Amino acid sequence: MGIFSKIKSALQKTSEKISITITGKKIDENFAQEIEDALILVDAGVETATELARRVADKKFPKETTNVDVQKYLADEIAKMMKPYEADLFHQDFSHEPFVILVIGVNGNGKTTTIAKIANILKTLGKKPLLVAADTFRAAAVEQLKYWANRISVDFLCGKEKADPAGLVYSALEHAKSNGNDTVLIDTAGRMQNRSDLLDELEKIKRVIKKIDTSAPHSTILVLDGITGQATHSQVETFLEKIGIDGVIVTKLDGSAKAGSLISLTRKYGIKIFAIGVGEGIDDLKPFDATDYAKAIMGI
Ligand SMILES: Nc1nc2c(ncn2[C@@H]2O[C@H](COP(=O)(O)OP(=O)(O)OP(=O)(O)O)[C@@H](O)[C@H]2O)c(=O)[nH]1
Ligand SMILES: [Mg+2]
Repeated sequence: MGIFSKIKSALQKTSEKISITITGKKIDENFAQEIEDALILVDAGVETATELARRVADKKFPKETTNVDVQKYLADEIAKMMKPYEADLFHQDFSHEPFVILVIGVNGNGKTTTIAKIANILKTLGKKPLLVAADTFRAAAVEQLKYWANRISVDFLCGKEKADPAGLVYSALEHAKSNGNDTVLIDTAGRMQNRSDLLDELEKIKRVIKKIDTSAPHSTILVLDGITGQATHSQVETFLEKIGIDGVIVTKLDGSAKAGSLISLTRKYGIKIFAIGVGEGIDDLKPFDATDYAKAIMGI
């Protein structure tokens, strides 16, 4: 399946909810209200939904306007809004070695799976990634990352059970240098944004990374669960403030009817989207392309 068809099918639940029917209707205030409601339903955010509905109401559509015309118009507007937030994770300057990628986020959002997907792509780009299991308190978490590392044949490092995660990260960066790993992906324990002790631990990990290399982490990625929709906003706020993030990866869009939340996310926080998760498989991480995304949620 091509990338666009994959993204389109992943966003189907959302596009079905937005689906607008104008047959026999006038494009007037009522119709604009329908559009607004649909966009709010998929978590595009009230402000964005109102604004897009207004643009439709204000636009002078010709008499024979069809559903498709309105869908295309909205897709264009959404794409324009989101274009500045496209950020391909794999087209960064990787010249600094080892290039350190710190992956953070709330429990179950998809961090470990996403790391495997990223590492797999890095490998095909000729990189030699090292996966670091910094969730030392949960044996299953370590096993899960190890499984993926074996499965895609990349290097893996873990510490002793319940070892200090920051200490492990320190040795991992030393290890990467001696072992010739040009990229290091650090998997951290999932933490709720209201658990300040765990956030402190994350801060400590970041401090330790900086001790070894002041320019690192070169990419701090917050992984968000696409099913949660706009409820992820409080997560973004906390991690932005406490840890700092370079961009997000939104996972599970394949099961989400709230994929419109990406619009409010970018508009509200001006945050870049590095990639999107569209399935559980190793190949199910796709670049975020504003045009494809907008077309897909509008069902084009
Ligand atoms: N459908 C779908 N499932 C996903 C996607 N990404 C991750 N998952 C699934 O979500 C579940 C949780 O993923 P993990 O990678 O274990 O999440 P995590 O953030 O590492 O979880 P913790 O380590 O417990 O904090 C797993 O069953 C994954 O297969 C995605 O893009 N689509
Ligand atoms: Mg995990």
